Amino acid sequence: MTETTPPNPRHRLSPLTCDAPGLRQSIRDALVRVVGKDPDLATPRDWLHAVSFAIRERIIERRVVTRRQFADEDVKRVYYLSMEYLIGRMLEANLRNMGILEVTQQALQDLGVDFREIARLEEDAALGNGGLGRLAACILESMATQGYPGYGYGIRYEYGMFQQHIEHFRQVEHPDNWLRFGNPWEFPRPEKTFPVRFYGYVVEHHQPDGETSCNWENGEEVLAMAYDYPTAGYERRNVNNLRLWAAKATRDFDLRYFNEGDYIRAVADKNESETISMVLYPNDATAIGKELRLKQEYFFVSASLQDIIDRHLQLEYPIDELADKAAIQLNDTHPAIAVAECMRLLLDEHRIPWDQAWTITRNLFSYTNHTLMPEALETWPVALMERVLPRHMGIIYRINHEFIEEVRHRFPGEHEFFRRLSIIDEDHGRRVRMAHLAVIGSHRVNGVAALHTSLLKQTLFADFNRVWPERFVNVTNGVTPRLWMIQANPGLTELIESRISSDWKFDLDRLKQFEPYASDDATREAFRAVKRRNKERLAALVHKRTGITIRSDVMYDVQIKRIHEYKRQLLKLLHVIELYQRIRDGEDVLPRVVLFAGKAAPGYQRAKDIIAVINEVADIVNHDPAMGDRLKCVFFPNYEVSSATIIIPAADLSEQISTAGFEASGTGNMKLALNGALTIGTLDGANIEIRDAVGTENIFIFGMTADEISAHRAQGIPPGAHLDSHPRLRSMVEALRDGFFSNGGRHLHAEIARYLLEEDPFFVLADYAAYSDACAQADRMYQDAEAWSEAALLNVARMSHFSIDRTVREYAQNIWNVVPEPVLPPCPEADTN
Ligand code: CRA
Repeated sequence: MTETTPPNPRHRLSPLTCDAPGLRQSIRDALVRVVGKDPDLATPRDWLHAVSFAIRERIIERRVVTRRQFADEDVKRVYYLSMEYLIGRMLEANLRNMGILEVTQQALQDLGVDFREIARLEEDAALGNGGLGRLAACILESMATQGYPGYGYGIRYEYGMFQQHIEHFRQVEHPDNWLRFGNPWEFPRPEKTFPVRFYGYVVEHHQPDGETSCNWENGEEVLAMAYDYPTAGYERRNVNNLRLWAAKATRDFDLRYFNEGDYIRAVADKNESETISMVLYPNDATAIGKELRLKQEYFFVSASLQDIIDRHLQLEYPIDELADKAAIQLNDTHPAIAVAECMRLLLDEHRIPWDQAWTITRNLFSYTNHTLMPEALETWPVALMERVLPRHMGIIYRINHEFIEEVRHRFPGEHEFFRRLSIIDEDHGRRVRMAHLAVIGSHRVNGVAALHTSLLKQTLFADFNRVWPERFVNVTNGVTPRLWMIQANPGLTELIESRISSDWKFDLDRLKQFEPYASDDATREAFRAVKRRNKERLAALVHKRTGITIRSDVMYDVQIKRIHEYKRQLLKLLHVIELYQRIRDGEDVLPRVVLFAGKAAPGYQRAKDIIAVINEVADIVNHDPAMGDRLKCVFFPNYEVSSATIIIPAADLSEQISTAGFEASGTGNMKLALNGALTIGTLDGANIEIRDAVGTENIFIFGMTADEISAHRAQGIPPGAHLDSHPRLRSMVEALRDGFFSNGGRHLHAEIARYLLEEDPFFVLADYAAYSDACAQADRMYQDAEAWSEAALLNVARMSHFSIDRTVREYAQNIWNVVPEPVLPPCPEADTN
């Protein structure tokens, strides 16, 4: 059946029941018939698979209904192109969003199976590095929840984000073989395969009308095969689709060698072409100049665009209406080659003239920038691009030529300006600037927080902002309250629900109604009880993962995010050292647990050293009897979505202490504040908007602003000059330098101290005194339990702006020009077509 075929009456669906007896039956059937196990012999993992298969049948049913609805309604579709999706576990999220969590738990209980026990066995789908990938997952969930016809496209990496082990204090990476037990949530679509070409050459044909047409010939072809992951909207029938591509060798490719009789070579080559989708590059906000990465980018972009155009044509829309019926969002520059690929398909495959193809392309695309960090800006050597994607290089030259002509006309004589705007960087050995291609090929470009967008316009894209000021807009990030509140924090959810009506789950603006309860004694006490239980849950997990015992009646102070110099884990670590020294000196300090978690990119030595130093300091602190349980320092290993859902609800203090001007937005800051942690942070990224929302008295802001950082840098003050800005800073840094905390890593500690004293590129020492003051302020407030609970509850009630639903609505209205479809009620029993 094509997209347009009207539903055949014989194809009416008779939906599966979603009551406990029906589910029980399905789970038992799946265990025997799909998993192939005798219930008497089934392991917990067998039950996990059985229940997943039973739910899979129900989710796909709703996907079929949603797809039919979209086909009938003539909708405009949104396509989200992202190299990363940090999804986490799927079973509980799917059950909750489908509105059948409790009944499924009941059905399992009837079968003698504990839901919690089996749910824990599911591997996280960790097809992303950090904020950017998690944002993509939140956006898909929100599009489904709000009824937007949204499709995600990405790569089905065989190996996701590496698993972090801590061995002898250091990070050791282990491969994340997440598919080894099979994956019940994916639907392989062998019929949806598209050829993707690399290398080869371009043959030009001169047409009688003077135009030149091009054929890209020869080279190597790989097949992209689709795997679909249905994504359920919250308590709605809508189920959208995430399509991930896996590389498969083409038959032609194999045959060449089979015919030559070289069987081994044929099989080996087959494996080689399949490496394209083998592994996620574990770099967060850094560009990787590897040929394989370029191939990954082009691979998934080409397959996605072929699929998008195919669907458009199957729906019988004319090709020149592509941008009326579709909007494509580029998640950072990773898929930016899509601009050239779209042109190639329109020109070479669909024979559309250049100008018309260019108008379609520009109306179709928009681009989200996620960082200003120079090392994250993707550029590819022209020579590499010419070799791997010769046709695209030709198209990029022409796009650039026409663009420069346009600006030459508008800004005559400004040669330096044209050089800066060009897609080709001539200064660093001729490179293709992907961000320029993305800006030129899009009708809208957005930053991810107000400060970030304004810095984008002043710095990275200042020249483009002169050419097209209307192109740049802000869309501040958000998080889904379904995962980050309802699932992660059932205690707080229940408390809110006992006070206000439950529509806040769909419309987080309604959470404002909770605000008056911040001054209600009983609510505050209940809030403290919830926090306490969440801390006990985390303490148990910390013990299990690290062997460290932590109290649950003290302040939990957390810094959980990728390890990066600009995020300044060293600033927090210095504070740990300060507290340690003060306790040793007999001072009375507020008891606390400091918890760090996060991965370092395997090739980022400084970040790996920071992990080792944190672990060594923690080891001394945790074993020093003088601490008497007043200070514990934990490095929680292998931070991932599923552990974040346990850590975040237990936190009191949220560390958002990046050097101002470097964190584009942050989203962990939003999750923590939503769960009633108070932020200690710089005026960076979305922290500024969080302060505006929660009120300055309910957040601890410190340190230099982005402007002050720039001015400070210009002054060139040596970092060591700040050692006397705080009474203890000198002795803290000296303790590090002299190896007081080292356990075999003396040299490493000395090197970190040297780095701070001589380089300190992110101004840890310059900001330390202000940071320490802000921590002291937080400690004072924490000692007044009522004041703290009130501020925490105000944080919760005032976070509505940071719902991903608001983010998605802004994209839809200001960028995509799409409207949501009416959402259908949760259970499909009533009506099936
Ligand atoms: N590393 C930013 O650094 C931001 C997310 C999502 C990042 C974060 O501040 O919250 O994107 N940037 O917008 C990025 O990946 C390539 O750039 C991130 O996750």
